[in-house]
Formats: sequence, C-alpha cells, structure tokens
Amino acid sequence: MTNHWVDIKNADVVLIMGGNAAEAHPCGFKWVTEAKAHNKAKLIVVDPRFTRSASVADFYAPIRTGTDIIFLGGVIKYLLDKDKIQHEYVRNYTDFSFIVREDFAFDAGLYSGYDAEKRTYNKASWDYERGDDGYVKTDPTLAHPRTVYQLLKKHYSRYTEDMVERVCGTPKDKFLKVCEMLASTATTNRAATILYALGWTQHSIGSQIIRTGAMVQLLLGNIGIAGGGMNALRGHSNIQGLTDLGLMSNLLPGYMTLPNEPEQDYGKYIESRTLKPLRPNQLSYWQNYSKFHVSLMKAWWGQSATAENNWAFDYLPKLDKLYDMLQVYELMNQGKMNGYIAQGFNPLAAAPNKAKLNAGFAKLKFLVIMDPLVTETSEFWRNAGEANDVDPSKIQTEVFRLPTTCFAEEDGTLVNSGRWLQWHWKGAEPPGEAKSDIEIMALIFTRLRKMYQDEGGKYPDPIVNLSWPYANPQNPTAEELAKEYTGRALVELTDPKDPSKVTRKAGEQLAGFAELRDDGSTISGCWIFAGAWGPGGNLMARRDNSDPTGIGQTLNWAWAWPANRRILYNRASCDVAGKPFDPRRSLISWNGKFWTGADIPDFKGDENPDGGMGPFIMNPEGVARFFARAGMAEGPFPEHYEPFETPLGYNPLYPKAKGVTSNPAARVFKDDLAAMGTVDKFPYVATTYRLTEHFHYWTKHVRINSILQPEQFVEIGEALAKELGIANGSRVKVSSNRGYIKAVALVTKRLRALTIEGKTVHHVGIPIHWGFVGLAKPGFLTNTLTPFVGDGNSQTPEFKSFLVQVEKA
Ligand SMILES: Nc1nc2c(c(=O)[nH]1)N[C@H]1C(S)=C(S)[C@@H](COP(=O)(O)OP(=O)(O)OC[C@H]3O[C@@H](n4cnc5c(=O)[nH]c(N)nc54)[C@H](O)[C@@H]3O)O[C@H]1N2
Ligand SMILES: Nc1nc2c(c(=O)[nH]1)N[C@H]1C(S)=C(S)[C@@H](COP(=O)(O)OP(=O)(O)OC[C@H]3O[C@@H](n4cnc5c(=O)[nH]c(N)nc54)[C@H](O)[C@@H]3O)O[C@H]1N2
Ligand SMILES: [Mo]
Repeated sequence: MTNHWVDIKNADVVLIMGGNAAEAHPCGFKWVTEAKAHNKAKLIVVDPRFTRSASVADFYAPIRTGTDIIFLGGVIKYLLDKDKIQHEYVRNYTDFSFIVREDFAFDAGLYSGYDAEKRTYNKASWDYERGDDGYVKTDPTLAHPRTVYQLLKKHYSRYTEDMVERVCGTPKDKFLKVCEMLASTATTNRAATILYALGWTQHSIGSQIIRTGAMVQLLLGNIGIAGGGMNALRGHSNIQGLTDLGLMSNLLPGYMTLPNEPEQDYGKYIESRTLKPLRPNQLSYWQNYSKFHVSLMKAWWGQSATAENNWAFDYLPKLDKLYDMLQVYELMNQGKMNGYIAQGFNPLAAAPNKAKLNAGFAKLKFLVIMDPLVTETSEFWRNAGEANDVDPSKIQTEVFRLPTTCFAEEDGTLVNSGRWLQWHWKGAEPPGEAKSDIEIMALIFTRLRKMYQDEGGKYPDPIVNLSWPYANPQNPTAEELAKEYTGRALVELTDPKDPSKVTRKAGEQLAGFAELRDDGSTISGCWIFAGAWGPGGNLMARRDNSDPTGIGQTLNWAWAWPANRRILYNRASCDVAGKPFDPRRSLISWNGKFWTGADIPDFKGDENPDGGMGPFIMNPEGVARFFARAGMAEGPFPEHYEPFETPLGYNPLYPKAKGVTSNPAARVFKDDLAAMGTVDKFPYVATTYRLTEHFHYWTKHVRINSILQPEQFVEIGEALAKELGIANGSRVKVSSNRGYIKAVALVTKRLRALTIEGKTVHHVGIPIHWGFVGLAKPGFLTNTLTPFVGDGNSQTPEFKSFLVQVEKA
C-alpha cells in the first residue's frame, strides 16, 4: 500500500476493483465502513461477481475477467476528454511534459523492439530524449507531439466507452457512472483510494492493470495524499515482509537486485543501480545504493566482506535466468532439479496445472516439507483417486517432513499491507516435535557449514564465511535477527562534517538508513527496515494508538518502513510552494525552514521548495511516470491483451492482427502454450477465489471451518444452469484442457451473463480451498484446471481467467 489501512477512512470515494475486501480482508474492510459512516464516502465495486463487498457498495458494475485495462484505459480517456484532471499536480509532479525518443513506436499491439522468436522486447527506444546537458528534454506547453501527455492521449483515444461495453461487458451507463464518481475527486479537496488484490494481479497482464489504476490516480492527483493511493491488500499476514526481505529469486533485501550473469564486475554492478538524476536538482535517492548494499554484505559476511574483495561480491550468485515459481516447476519437469524445499508452501495445491506439478515432483530425488500441517504436497505421491495422480510404485522421490511451529508459537514481527512492522509475542508452546523455522534452518546451516569445513567443496567460501554471531548458533533469537536486519554501527561513527563529534558508539543500533555507509562501518540486513530497532529499542513493539490530528496517523503504533513514514510520496500532498492542497487532511507542510506535520516527510527534510525538487525522490526524474520507460516487460503504456484462454479468440483492439491476441511478453513455456484450451471446446470463462470461512488449504484441518464450509462447490449463474439443465445442489464436472474437478453446483444470481462483442459470455466461479487432506470432505484441487502462464513482470500465474466446460456429473 502507498497508504495504510486506517487511512482508508479519509477517502471520499473507495474503488474496490480486482479484490473482494469484505471477504478476504474483513478486518481491514472496517476502515471502508468508517469512511462511509463518517466521511459519507461512496464505495464502488467492479467485479465479475456480485460479492459481499458489492452487497454493501453504493455502486456495483460487472466486468469480464481480464479486461480491466480496457475499463481503466476508458477512465483515462474520459478524464482527459472531460478535463477532469488535477492540473497543478499533473504538470508539476508527473512526466507529462517529458519528450520521448523519436524511434519509440507503437503499432497494432506491438511496441518498437519486439523479438517474436524470444517473445521479449529490446527496450532501448522506450526512453526519453536527452539534451546536450544530459538531462531529459521537456516541453512545458505540452504541445510537442512526443510529450508523454500527447502520446498518452493518443494511446487511450482507442479506449472508448463503446469499446468498454463491447470488451468488458460493462453496460455503458454503468461505466460512465464509475467515471463520474472517480472524476469527482479531481479537485484538491476530494480523495479516492483504490483497493485491489488478486483480481488484478493474477492475470498474464496483471502488473499492467495495476499501472493503469495508478495512472488514473495520478491524473486525479490522488497519490501521496490522505485518503488516496494505490493500495494492494496483501495476502498472508507477512507476505509484505517476504518481498521486503528480498525472498523473490531476483531480489536482495530492500528491493535491491541480484546481479545478472554478465554483471561480474562489482563497480559496474553498483554504477548501473546508482541512478543519476534525469532532471536538474532532483534527489534520485537510489544514488545511495552502495551504502545499502555494502551494509547488507557486512551483515551477511562480516569480516569476510572487505573493500579488497569488493565486499564479497563474488559470493553473490549471478542470475542466468529468473527462478520464479513457474520457471522452477518447468525445470523440475525437464528433470533438471534434484531436490526441493517447500517451507510454509503447499505448491501442489497453490500452483497452476496440478498435472505438471505432480510430474515435476515425481522427478525429484528428494522433497523437504517444512510445515506444521500435513499438506497435499507432502502427499503428492498418494493416489487420492483423482485424474493426473502419480503411481507411487514408479517413483523414487524421498519426502522428508519437518514439523514447524506457527506464528503464535514464537516471537517475531509481521509486516502488514500498510508496511507496518508489528512485533508479536509467543502465545503458546509448540506441540510434539515441532521446531521453529529459525531453529530448523540454523540446524541445517550449521551442519552444512561443518561439512564444508571438514570436507571442502567446490566453493565453500560463502558458506564457511557467513556471519553467524548468535549466542546459540543452533537457534538464533528473533531479537538477534531483528537487530541485525535493522542495523548497527560496527565501529565508532563520527560526523563526516565534524570528525570530533561521535554520532554512534561501536555496536550501537542505528536510527535510520541515512546513517548507513559504504566503507564497511555499518551493517543493515534490510536498509528499508533501518531504525525499526533503533538506539532507543524495539519500535516495532510500540502500542500507543494516539492520533493527534485525527486522520489515523498513529506514528507511535509499531513502526512503518521507510523511516516510520505512513503515507508514501506525501510531499505530493502539497503544492509546489509546500502548502497542503487540502488543509483538512494535511500530512506535511513547509514551515519556512523544514518540512513538518502529521507524517514523516517523504522528502529531503530541509529542502526549500524553491529548488524545484520533485516529490517522487526514488525516481531519477523526481516525478511520477505515466511513461514507464523500460520498466515493464510489455511496454511503457499498458495495453489490453486477452487472457491466454480467451472467449473471443482475438484481441478486439485489432481483430485481424496476429501474435497480439494475448500478452506478447508474458511468462510462458512452449509446452504450456500448446496446452491452452480454446472456446469451441471450453466455452465458459472461469475464475477462482477465496471464501471468508477458509484460509487457503489449511483451515480444512480445523473442525469449525470444515463445518462452516464442508464441501467443495462451484458457482454457476441462473441462465447458464438453465441452459445446461443443472439443478442447484446437484453435482457437476468442470473441465479445462488440463484436467477436471467434480463439485456441487451452487446456482446463483450473483454471476450474470455478459454480452461481449455481441455474444453471451458466462462466468463460472470456483473457490480454491479444497484438497485431499484435512477434516473437510475431500475435494479436488482447483488448480487441476488452471493454465501454466504468468505475468511478464511478476510471473504471477493467470488464476483469474481461463476457459472451462461444465457438464452434469
Ligand atoms: N478468508 C480468507 N481471507 C484471505 C485468504 C483466504 O484464503 N481466506 N487469502 C489471503 C491471500 S494470500 C490473499 S492474496 C488475499 C486475496 O484477496 P482477494 O484478491 O480480494 O481475494 P480473491 O477471493 O482471490 O478475490 C479476487 C476478486 O477478484 C474478482 N476478479 C476476478 N477476476 C477479475 C478481473 O479480471 N477483474 C476484476 N475487477 N475482478 C476480478 C473475483 O471475482 C474476486 O471477487 O486474501 C487474503 N485473505
Ligand atoms: N487457482 C488459484 N490458485 C491460487 C490462488 C488463487 O486465487 N487461485 N491464490 C494464490 C495465492 S495469492 C497464494 S498466497 C497461494 C497460497 O498458497 P500457499 O501459501 O501454498 O497456501 P497455504 O495453504 O496458505 O500454505 C501455507 C502453508 O504454510 C503453513 N504454515 C503456517 N505457519 C507456518 C510457519 O510458521 N512456518 C512454516 N514453515 N509453515 C507454516 C501452513 O500450514 C500451510 O500449509 O495460493 C495461490 N494459488
Ligand atoms: Mo496470496
């Protein structure tokens, strides 16, 4: 979230699109209720299903799955045509006036630089034009035909309200009503927030859907203000912490990136990430990359990371390719993996195309499961009587189950969607043989290290030199780890301007990332967390909910990254001179000497507004981007592509063009492309989702949840049920090109047929929670059906839109 849960109460308009907060985030949803009750906020829900969020909305509009870019692109066109944009904001705080290179082009669904063979782009032309001074050229009049503004206007001119109705199936009057409600927040005294989750992410064009939403918010001046923002409602309680700590295959902690294979040179690695300002007087905060990076390497390898060995740069793996989830199961299927560790992860249930997962696991030599529960993955070899089962007598995979504790049985911290690190305390002793994840990993690590010490190996250095300074090496404490990832001084630090002044004693915790250095004198395992455990102690454990300004800025409750800042880009809540656009919900302001207010300024604290520094200090431009440059896999402006399994079979933006029906830069492998189903055999659009009464695949082990939702069902609209002669409560078989499931039919008014390009399209709704272990009635894994294809940027699978056939069972 750019903002945070409590801040939702400040909104005048709430758009829930691509999520179902009332059911998947019922506790957070209370802030929507607060906004409605105390702020007269209007709630809009856009969803293919009439959800519980929709049932309390002021306005609901249906949409076909996977077409949100058409819808939001239509909103962009509406706002530009009707001049419902916040001019001062857009002119000063975005790249509207920037001039794009002459060789940048877009034609019939493809941007310049496409390589059809490799299904990727050479992105060189996706950039701004530079002047002789090295800075980007601009045209403040916006008249130049290659300004971002002109290109944007041209790009979305095709996204008409008729196109929205034809492609999304959203009736025109409903679409226009949503536009009108959003447009009401283009003024400085009104704010809209966008809340989204998997209905936007789980598509082969998911990241670009989210960008389109962000562009709408920028036009309206809704980023950086109270009650505004782009708010990703995250999933598991600590999934935000997972990405923060760099657990994606290509990330290092704090959104730094691993080197790629050609990047063997440390100097060049650092230089390419130390982004120089693209406009005069901009801060471009990533210029501090080396300070964050060296402090990380010192945290990991201590005295073995020295200036002489480039801070142990050789210890870092260099990526030959991305190792995202889809890649890993592809490699497993190719027989290129020996072992796999699933820690707190049930991939057989959670990943797409169960048959492919099963085939992959069957090729492993060993599979390690770290989990408090028995999972489907740990019993993938069991013949549960489903199609695509493996034959246990024919496979060699050895499965090890290591029982772990769960969060309630240990101390630690969880990062919520609002970026708050909240400490929690152990509430119970673990049962049986369970050990904490930390202890299990420490035990594996210390044994591995001993083997390398005793027996040597190809490259033992990164293992034997790993810094492991914990009191009990076999079981580090949460406190020890927290102090390490937040950061401390290794030696006495002095003020660079006045070396006689000691700023930190050796061993003292640091107050924030501004204190990090690239000379090896500081450590921080995750620079964005620096200060969370500061010189004064553990700020994550704070529980003071006082809210001095009444807008939910409880700065003494827990700690938010970065720097305890609650609302990102909050400099943009003020005009150029530093005066709040909306004094009623002021976050910060310039008092003549420094920035101050209800939040921690997202800016240089003493930067005089006269200098012209932009509010988006992480971007080298200093402003927000409509034109994403080379940042995205499929192009600088989001474009609509159909889901890989499309009910149309063509892209309605260019019905005759080849190769642009679905995302030309998606994550997909050859065999999986061949396994896509077509509309002649699989005529209905399926989407998958969760229920309030279950949490994924674990609560089926809990008696009360299994009583609340005992048996697998699929939702079918009344019109389709009638057409197929299916009665409510009867059993149906739902198949895709990859397999089938059988479940009870729930015939409902909540799923209505849509008219798309003149033909009737039905949606089928499939909850995800059933499987073959647990107390609930055994069911089929929903992911038997889903296609093995993902977003080109995040590699998130397309769980939300695929084709199925439905028959009586
Ligand atoms: N009770 C409960 N709560 C949970 C979870 C759980 O398992 N149980 N899981 C947690 C996790 S890990 C996550 S990631 C979150 C997920 O939170 P959500 O994303 O809110 O959960 P989903 O049920 O997947 O809901 C997605 C919604 O998007 C809609 N949708 C599908 N396709 C489209 C589309 O193309 N466009 C639009 N506009 N909408 C679409 C679906 O109809 C559905 O209502 O929930 C978390 N909360
Ligand atoms: N078709 C379809 N597929 C989906 C989705 C969808 O919407 N549709 N949603 C996707 C999403 S958003 C998600 S997040 C995934 C979820 O996929 P998973 O994360 O694989 O699903 P969970 O059942 O939440 O599995 C988490 C496991 O962690 C275990 N666990 C709990 N606490 C601890 C602990 O402290 N330590 C360890 N080691 N284990 C612990 C639980 O017992 C559980 O078995 O599913 C994805 N798959
Ligand atoms: Mo999730």
